[in-house]
Amino acid sequence: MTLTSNIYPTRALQEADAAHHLHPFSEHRTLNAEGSRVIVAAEGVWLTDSEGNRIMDGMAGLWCTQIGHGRQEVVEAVHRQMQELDYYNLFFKTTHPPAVALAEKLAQLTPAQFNHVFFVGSGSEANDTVFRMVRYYWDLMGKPGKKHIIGRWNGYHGSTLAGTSLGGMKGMHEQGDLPVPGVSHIAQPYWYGEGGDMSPDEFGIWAANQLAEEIDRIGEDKVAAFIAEPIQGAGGVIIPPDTYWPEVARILKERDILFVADEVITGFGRTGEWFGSTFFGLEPDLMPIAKGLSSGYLPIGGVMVSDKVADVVINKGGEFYHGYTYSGHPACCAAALANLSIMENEKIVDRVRDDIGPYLQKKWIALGEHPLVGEARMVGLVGALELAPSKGDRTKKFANEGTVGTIARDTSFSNGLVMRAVRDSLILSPPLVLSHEEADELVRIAEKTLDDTYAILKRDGKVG
Ligand code: PXG
Repeated sequence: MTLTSNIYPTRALQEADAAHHLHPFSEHRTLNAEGSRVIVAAEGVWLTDSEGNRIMDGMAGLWCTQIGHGRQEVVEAVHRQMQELDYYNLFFKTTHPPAVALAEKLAQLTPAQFNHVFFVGSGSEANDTVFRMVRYYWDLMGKPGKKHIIGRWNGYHGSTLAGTSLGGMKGMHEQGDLPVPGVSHIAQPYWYGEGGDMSPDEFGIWAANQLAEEIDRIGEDKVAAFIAEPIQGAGGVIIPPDTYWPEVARILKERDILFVADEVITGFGRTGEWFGSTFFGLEPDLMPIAKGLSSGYLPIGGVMVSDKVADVVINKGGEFYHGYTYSGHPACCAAALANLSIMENEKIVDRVRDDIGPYLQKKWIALGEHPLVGEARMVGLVGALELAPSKGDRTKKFANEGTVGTIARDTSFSNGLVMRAVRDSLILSPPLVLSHEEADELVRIAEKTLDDTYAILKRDGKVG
């Protein structure tokens, strides 16, 4: 890390933070004792903290900053929009130009079946909208019995009541007796962790068949929808075996239930296609989006609604009693439009597919040779390194799951690269504008992090 100038009162900020701020997903006693990291500026793929350290943002913020930080075109577009129309809502037969322009742009960029969007403020709100819309749809179709939604264990769909319920994070469910009634979960397609003796292809078929079994168990006449991320992000970058999605698609085609592909992470170029659904050849009926839609510059999300569902909602329905004050906020729409125009003009998605994606993948997969790595995987610019105590044996796990992942994550941060830890794996999802030189630097730090972590574990007798 390069030390520049320390112009921020780090300690005072940490003390005030500890005194007054409850953080998302943080254990406050440790956080407050250690003092939170204070990020004060960002440019491209680089963050600067209050001590003047430069750190590479290997997570694109929280999986969202596709175009990198600090793009003035976005700042200026928001500024212009705020001067013209700071805020107005979209309720009760009203609209405004940035919402119209963004809706039109999204209809053009998303797969052909999508020609309508419902705007929301976040991925969680998108999935709350999904929860209500699929139930409303089946009411309008004259099948009010179809209310049950199937998700997957270890899926992530947000942190509101519906998001937490649709997601399959057991720790989140335990806090407050969730999921809500009418939701159940099936196994995830996580071959490395749960594939047992099966080959990846066999396991993919097995995991897909869990869906057929669950639909049959509940009864097709009671199931409204199946929701899944094309690649599980927060669950640990779980890229399904090749056999999984075609089999799921086959199962869904035979049954009359809606398919929701949660594209909050996989959307907007992360896989080298505009959407993960295109990457895997999926045909969802609804598609929640957020994050990369505005590269995180301002909060905005949406639910892409297919013609099949939109036709029913528009032509059979009356008023759908649903919406948020900030649905399609003009400044957020302006940020999203500026972000998408940068992505289109600079051909960022093609670049992930044809250039920086393959370039980083090759080096990342080579990290799989490291003695600490059980598996290295990556699609587009999203990847994971499974850390393992015993190379070549997927059944051997570290004691106290998560401890080694946390050591590696903290080591990476000290070495100058933000990665995320999930269980005992390291997760990477950098800005899509990463240059070749930055990719080299990223891999150099990741390798040093593996070496340093291995040395710590060796010292403590935790590896061979
Ligand atoms: N769906 C998916 C697939 C997500 O990844 C959401 C919905 C919810 O979006 P909002 O905007 O409400 O946060 C997400 C969010 C992590 C992490 O550490 C992941 C997310 C959010 C925060 C942290 O992996 N994903």
